Amino acid sequence: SLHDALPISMLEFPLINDISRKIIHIDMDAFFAQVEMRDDPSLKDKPVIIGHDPRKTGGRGVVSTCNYEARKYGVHSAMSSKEAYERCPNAVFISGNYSHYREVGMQIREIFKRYTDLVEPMSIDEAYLDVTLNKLGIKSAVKVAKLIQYDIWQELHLTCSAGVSYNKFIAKLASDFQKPAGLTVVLPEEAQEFLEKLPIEKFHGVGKKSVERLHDMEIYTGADLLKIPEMTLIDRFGRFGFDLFRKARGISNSPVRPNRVRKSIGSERTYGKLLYNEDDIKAELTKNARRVAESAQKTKKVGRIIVIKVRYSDFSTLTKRMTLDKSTQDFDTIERIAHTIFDQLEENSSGVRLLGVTLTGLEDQEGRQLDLDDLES
Ligand code: TTP
Ligand code: MG
Repeated sequence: SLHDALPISMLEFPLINDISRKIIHIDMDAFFAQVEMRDDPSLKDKPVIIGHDPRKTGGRGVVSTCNYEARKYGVHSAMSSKEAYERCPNAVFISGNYSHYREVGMQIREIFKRYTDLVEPMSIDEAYLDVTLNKLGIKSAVKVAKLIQYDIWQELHLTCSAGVSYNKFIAKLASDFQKPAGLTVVLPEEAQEFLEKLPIEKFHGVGKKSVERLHDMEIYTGADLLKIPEMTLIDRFGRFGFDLFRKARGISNSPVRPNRVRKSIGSERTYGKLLYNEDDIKAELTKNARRVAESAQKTKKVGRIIVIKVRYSDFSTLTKRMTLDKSTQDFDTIERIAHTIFDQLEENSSGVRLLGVTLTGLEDQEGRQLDLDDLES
């Protein structure tokens, strides 16, 4: 473990802060909802929720996202549609057209590519760009960010928020700082102050569990984090603590990686209404298995490891895997293995709130192993 290797790690990883790069993080505003509002002007000024209408599904469904009008009522991503309806009964519910959103996401990516090939998409609506050397030879990353925002607005009639800084970690925080249609720049000399003021839960990569543990240590802000010795953080959090110590100091040197090779193909769903019955659970595993198989076939990938994830009503989460002798992309195989793994789990009478199926250990269909480089985290 990192802990055992500490004396070496401190020699090997001195605090070097690379401030030579110019990184932009772009994140679309209320993405799915904004696309719907653009395509149907009658939605303007109305609260819009992307998710199944609970009145039509008997209360089932989860909010994918919602526009800023709906957020005023406290509606947010991952909330059950039922609760969203209770908070905002006059909202317009839209089930969502995901292939359309993906298409729009690709159009946005094409705009990024005019400026640089160093684009790392993080999701359908979010990407990092390294514009240190860009195709237009523009010195100012702020100017590039403004041009991208302008292009997206002019051509696609959509707004996004941009963050500009010297690394990905801070650029992402910056894009979130003033939404919607914001542009936030954090210069190297401003980073420390920016981070000190930030609540610890905003630090990228800090999940709910870590927030609790950090709060237990009386760490609420970046400034609090700055006071904790490196050894203490590594001792409590391992690798994650090592990164936190550096992030508190504005250090995060990971490069923008274009066309990152996918390491796994997964599908998971959260259920507004808990699943108790084995048949229902297996039917949902089957749906996830089908999506995984379809995606593997479409992208010409095969994998040897099948993982299922189960989250229970108390939020305890299990993942269990099985390795096959031979790689597959076959629906029947993925489904059968997913069911088999589920059968092997310990009995648990609490309801299931989330199920996922993932195919990993991927290789190209024709059999080429992934480069070692792709296996890095
Ligand atoms: P986000 O960028 O997190 O959200 P957003 O673009 O809707 O809103 P914001 O202005 O705060 O950036 O996610 C991008 C899209 O991903 C979002 O439009 C819908 C989808 N999504 C889900 O389907 N489920 C989720 O839980 C989240 C967070 C997002
Ligand atoms: Mg967004």
